[in-house]
Amino acid sequence: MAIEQTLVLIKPDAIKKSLTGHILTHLARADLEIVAARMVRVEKTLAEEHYIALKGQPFFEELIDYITGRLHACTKVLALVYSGENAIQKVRVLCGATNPEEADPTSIRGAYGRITTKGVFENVIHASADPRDAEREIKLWFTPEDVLDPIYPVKEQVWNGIKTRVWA
Ligand code: IDP
Ligand code: MG
Repeated sequence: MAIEQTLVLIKPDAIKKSLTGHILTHLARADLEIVAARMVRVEKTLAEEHYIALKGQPFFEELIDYITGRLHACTKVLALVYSGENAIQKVRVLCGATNPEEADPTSIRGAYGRITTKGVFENVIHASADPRDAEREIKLWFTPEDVLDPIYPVKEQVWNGIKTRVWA
């Protein structure tokens, strides 16, 4: 099976509750490699682009407030790329269902997530759903310079005499 890469976001609720270490320990069960990691202050434009497929959903505005950290007064997420065989599916299984109340209690979302009385799914982690999403999301959150051994094509760009590597 081919190597896959998948985007993981440790969401602001998890950062605020100091759950990062627990979640990374849980993800270690997937036996994958971390090939990129970055603390990101999530601007509204990035949040809206990331969740573009959900635009029009009744919970969209709240979702943007959640991922940008407005709900938790914690405006940062930890973005990671995990790499390995079947990485996308392996990470999704460890995360559990989107709705933390329906997630297997031993999954990350089952153990650490909650639904607020306002109906926000505070589910502590994002993981790419399929290969198309993974490619789109990794390219959105990272440059090729940030990713060790990127699996998507890269080209060199010269700007003001400085060479950088960008997604092809
Ligand atoms: P996923 O994160 O499991 O891939 P998506 O359907 O892509 O699920 O939704 C993205 C995020 O939007 C979820 O992780 C959750 O935070 C939020 N969300 C999805 N569905 C609902 C809902 O019905 N109510 C409130 N929030 C939701
Ligand atoms: Mg999704």
